[in-house]
Amino acid sequence: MADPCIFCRILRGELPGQFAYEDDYLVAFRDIHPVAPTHVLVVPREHVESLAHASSAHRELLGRLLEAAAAVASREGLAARGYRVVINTGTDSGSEVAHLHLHVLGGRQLRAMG
Ligand code: DGP
Repeated sequence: MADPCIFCRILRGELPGQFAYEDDYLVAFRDIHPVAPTHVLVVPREHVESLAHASSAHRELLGRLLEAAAAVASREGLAARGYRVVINTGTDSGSEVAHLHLHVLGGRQLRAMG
């Protein structure tokens, strides 16, 4: 049976997708349904279901994810005007994919959150 985790499948190259960035710990690729001119997902190679499932064992990985989000924003030319990094977690957040990921959003004035 195919892996039900769509991001694990992308990570293994089973689904099309070009990585904007990758290293031993994580990859970054464009969101299929962008909500801003730049909308990149930063995704750990390890399947961690959500931020709520991360433990102290993931401290270094969480730091790497934030570092990569800032690097992606910089590469995408967002650093000067600013950007938003979002981690949806659990049902109330509207999260669709149960594999931890950071959204890097920018390229337009973003609305206040709510
Ligand atoms: P979230 O709602 O935080 O779980 O965000 C999941 C995001 O993943 C959502 O914005 C759409 C994106 N997405 C879902 N399936 C795919 C896919 O197959 N390819 C890509 N590039 N993005 C996907």
